[in-house]
Amino acid sequence: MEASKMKTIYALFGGAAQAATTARRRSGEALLGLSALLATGSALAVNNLPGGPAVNQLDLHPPMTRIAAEQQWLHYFVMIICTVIFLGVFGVMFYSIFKHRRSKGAQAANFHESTTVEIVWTTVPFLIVIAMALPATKVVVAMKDTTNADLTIKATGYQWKWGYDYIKGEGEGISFLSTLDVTHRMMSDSGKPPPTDDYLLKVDNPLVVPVDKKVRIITTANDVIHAWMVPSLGVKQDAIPGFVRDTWFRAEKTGDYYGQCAELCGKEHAYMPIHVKVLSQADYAAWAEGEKKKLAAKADDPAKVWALPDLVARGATVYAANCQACHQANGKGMGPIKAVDGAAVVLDADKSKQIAILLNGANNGAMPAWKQLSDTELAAVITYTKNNWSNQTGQIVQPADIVAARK
Ligand code: HEC
Ligand SMILES: [Cu+2]
Repeated sequence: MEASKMKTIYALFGGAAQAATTARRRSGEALLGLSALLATGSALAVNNLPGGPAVNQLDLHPPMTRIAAEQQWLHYFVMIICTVIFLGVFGVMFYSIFKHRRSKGAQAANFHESTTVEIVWTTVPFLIVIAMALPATKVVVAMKDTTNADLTIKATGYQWKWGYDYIKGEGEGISFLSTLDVTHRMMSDSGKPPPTDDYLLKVDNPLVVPVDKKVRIITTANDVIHAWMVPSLGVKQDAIPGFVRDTWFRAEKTGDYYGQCAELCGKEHAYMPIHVKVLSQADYAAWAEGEKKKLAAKADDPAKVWALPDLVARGATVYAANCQACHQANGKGMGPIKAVDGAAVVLDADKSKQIAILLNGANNGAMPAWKQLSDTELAAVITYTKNNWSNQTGQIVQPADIVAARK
């Protein structure tokens, strides 16, 4: 992008004081830029995201499954019927009001109990409803038919991320968490304009599936109700704690498809995106193979006794992936997010206190529970917080301590 445009955009969005000064000096240029921006709409720094939202999008996402295409057809079918009825009813109404107004001396007609009229206004709407219900029911039934899936994946909603477990089919056993990219969270916190097309849709680990295979998604949740929705795949299913629901899709094209949690689930609801990566069969097989190897390498023995430096090093990666977004890289937290650097619970020689906070969360989930991390990961991240920044306790928490605390 040209420098001048970029500057205008920067100034328009507020941004830093420096940009504001530039804007004041060049307010003429900025105004010109604004009118150009409004005129074309294309000067925005963001572009359409294939498989995700488009700039100024009004229509539904382009369908990438049969079901999504049917849904879109239904949408237009019903919309057209509604529009025709709307125009018909209001047309007659306004015409009558106008034509038979009192100033023209209109006399009200005085007829009662016209059997013909009553039969007509009962049958016609009934037929219209049937005409809409028949194709709609067909699609709903097809949406609910999750039998004979090639691949079954469980999607678990957490406040505020998704967990994916490959339960059946190629890749069985693969399991990971999918969290919003940390840099996107930081962009949002800072209020800076989104310079990327996939703003707040980028995750660390996308859900990977093969093309042209029936993928059954089982949804459930760990804490509150979430919903797993990917518009271009035509799926949207509530994820309810203690219940299991399912849906399915068969992607027709490889590519990236985006969605979001679609059930208001707390203050970070906007920060739990869904990214589905559809690969060719061969690429998927290679991915699944690689993931399995990684899992085998990572499968930690919870009985292993670690040396302090190894556990701290491992903990640093766990911290960066899971804690840093809230507690910050410097461990100082911010606002209601308490610091871990210098915190009494972290420094306490009684390790059980911090273990309990990590396993159960604190302050009604403001600090989430981290039960889903492995024993080794939890031991590592706790040991890391106890031996990083100004915290130099020399204390070590072994995976076995976590195993014991879980009981
Ligand atoms: C969603 C934001 C968030 C994330 C992610 C998060 N925390 Fe917290 N954490 C909090 C909040 C908020 C508190 C303060 C809770 C309270 O008020 O008692 C807290 C408190 C703590 C405390 C207790 C501090 C004290 O002085 O009582 C520890 C220890 C802690 N977090 C460690 C971690 C670790 C380790 C991770 C990563 C596995 C993590 N947190 C991830 C928000 C978060
Ligand atoms: Cu949610």
